[in-house]
Amino acid sequence: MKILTFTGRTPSEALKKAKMEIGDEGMLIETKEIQKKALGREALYEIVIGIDESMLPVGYGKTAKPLKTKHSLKEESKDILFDISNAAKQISEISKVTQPVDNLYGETSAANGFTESKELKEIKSEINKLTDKVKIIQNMFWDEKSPDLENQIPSEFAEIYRLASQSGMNQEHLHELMQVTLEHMPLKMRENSTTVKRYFQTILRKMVPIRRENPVSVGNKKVIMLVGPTGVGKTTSIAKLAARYSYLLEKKYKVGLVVLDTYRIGAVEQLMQYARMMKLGIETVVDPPEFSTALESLKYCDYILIDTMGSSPYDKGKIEKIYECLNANQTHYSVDVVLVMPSSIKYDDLKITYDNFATLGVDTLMFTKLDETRGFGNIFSLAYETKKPISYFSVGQEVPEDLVCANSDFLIECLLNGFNRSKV
Ligand SMILES: Nc1nc2c(ncn2[C@@H]2O[C@H](COP(=O)(O)OP(=O)(O)OP(=O)(O)O)[C@@H](O)[C@H]2O)c(=O)[nH]1
Ligand SMILES: [Mg+2]
Repeated sequence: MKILTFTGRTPSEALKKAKMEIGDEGMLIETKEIQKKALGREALYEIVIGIDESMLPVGYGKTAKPLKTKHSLKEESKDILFDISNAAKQISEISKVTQPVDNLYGETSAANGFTESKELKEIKSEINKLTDKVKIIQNMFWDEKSPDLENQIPSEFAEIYRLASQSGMNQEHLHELMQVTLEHMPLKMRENSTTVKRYFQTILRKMVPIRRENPVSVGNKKVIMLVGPTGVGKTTSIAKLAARYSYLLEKKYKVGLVVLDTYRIGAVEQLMQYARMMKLGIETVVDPPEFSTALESLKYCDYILIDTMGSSPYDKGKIEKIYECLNANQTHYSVDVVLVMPSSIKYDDLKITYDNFATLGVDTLMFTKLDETRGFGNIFSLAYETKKPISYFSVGQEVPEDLVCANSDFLIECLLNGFNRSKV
């Protein structure tokens, strides 16, 4: 856009000059009285007109004086992409420019014979271009590695996109989630990032499989075996569960413990101590055939909790031994296998661990050490990928209190806002 000035003894004289020189296509931006009328001296007015260069008569350029202090808006917008604050300033400058037009002498520029709609359209399109550029810059900050999404995700989604991708969630799941959210979110909810976050939270909650704790009914029995890598918190979790069922719930259940020590490494001692403290029966299994005997001898219990020694996911031998025990089960009790994993390892490692223990017929997942991690997207992704429900979370070393029955609200709250002990 070219900015031109014209002078006259009255504003309409200046306007007439402008029309004669550049036609009707200009936009009246400003009118100034540059000299007051005095004795023997005419008043002098200056009007400022903006016009698209393509609308200027051919060869025009000698009579009207370009306004040097103002830059062409097109020129300024060229470099704006790399400077958000400048872009924001530019947007407000453009919107200011349009204001005096309608108020000049109490009449609109259209009434002055100028076609304002075309110019307004141009300004609007300038504003839109700049706004888009600001959005592109925001997108670039979200994730440089997601060019596909960059073009699709509106800026109100920036916060949840950042939170979810920083949470350690698997990239494919993240993209899938974004697609689902974009497709299904009602337009009304897109208005701001708070409603977007609330909607996203609801979708996440619906996507994570959870096994709610269902206390054992009269005459029935639950046999739960904890398996998993070394040092993840299996024995500590067995102690927490034993305490929960035997004296923390409203109904007090009879609890018995079994420990598999098939490698004869003395894994029994730690659990023995808990059993003594809580006065619980405990059985040790060294050879697979002893498994059934151990279960039978605890048949008076409502809950039988089985601790296993930790095995590296790559140690097929140890996992095989556990499998042999499960296979040697001659009783009519079915064993619920819970795979215990720390929340502090990344999704790919959780997946490898899961795949290696899957031969045992994993029923539910338990995640420990939630107090030691920041991202929870890895947990979400594993449950989502394997479709195995989460049964428990362990949130610290303290027995029995640092145990949380799985619920999706808690996990998604951790994922989007971080772990907060006060919300346990
Ligand atoms: N911070 C934190 N520490 C935990 C949690 N659960 C267990 N621990 C600690 O992790 C360590 C190992 O716990 P164990 O219960 O012995 O782990 P394990 O899986 O039985 O280990 P192995 O039998 O050797 O395979 C102990 O120091 C526990 O106190 C938890 O949720 N948070
Ligand atoms: Mg142990």
